Amino acid sequence: ATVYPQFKQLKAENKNAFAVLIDPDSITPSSIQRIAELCNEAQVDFVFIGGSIMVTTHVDICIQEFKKQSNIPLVLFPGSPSQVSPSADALLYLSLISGRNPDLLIGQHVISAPGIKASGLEVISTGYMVIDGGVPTTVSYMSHSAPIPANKPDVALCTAWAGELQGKHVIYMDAGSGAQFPISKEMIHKVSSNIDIPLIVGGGIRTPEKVYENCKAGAQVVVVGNAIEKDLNLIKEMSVATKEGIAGQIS
Ligand code: 1GP
Repeated sequence: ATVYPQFKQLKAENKNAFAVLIDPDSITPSSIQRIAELCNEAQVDFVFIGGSIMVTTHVDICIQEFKKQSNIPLVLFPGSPSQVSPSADALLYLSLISGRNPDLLIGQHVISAPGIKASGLEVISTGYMVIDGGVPTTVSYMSHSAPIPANKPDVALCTAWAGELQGKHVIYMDAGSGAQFPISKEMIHKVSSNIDIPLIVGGGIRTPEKVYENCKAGAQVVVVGNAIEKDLNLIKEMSVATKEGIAGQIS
């Protein structure tokens, strides 16, 4: 295992990391090379890949293209079992603990287990929590599950605790890709300060300031996808914000 020890170290040392999310549906092999170069320059800590629902073999091609350019750990964030690729470095084995759909709590896991066992991938058991981001997101629709209300940090904490008690290795709080409102610093702080496992936060983050705010609130890993697709300069600015803070603000 290489990725999870890094997550745990971040938590233990109160440090932060930046993850770029690549959606295989909205990327070409040539643009992935450019993104890989920019991630190298910006010293991005992790690259997450996946999150969409339609893709099958394309994930493998994206991973291979990326690995030609970069040694940054590639972590699968699968939208379905078909996105599990042995070429990645690790797999977020997501269980949608904010939802009440048994298929996404255990059903898909049974289907994907033989392939994952055979793959030799590092598996990171992940309590995945969708938080209301102001607009209906694909994950809410596809999962037939309501998100956790954005103004209910106590519900988020109880859900995260349940995940921790069940033995999940990390909690991933996600406002959903392209969320109108990212998760509040109050909710991040409430959850992070009360659990002993690392916390990943993503969904609707558009500025380096919000990346920094999430770090200060206690997120170990901050994930950004959409905003980076629109403006590649953000890779550097956001990666710096997780390590050095924002110019003019005391970190
Ligand atoms: C979505 O957390 C990720 O699952 C990232 O969301 O694309 O809105 O940055 P964005």
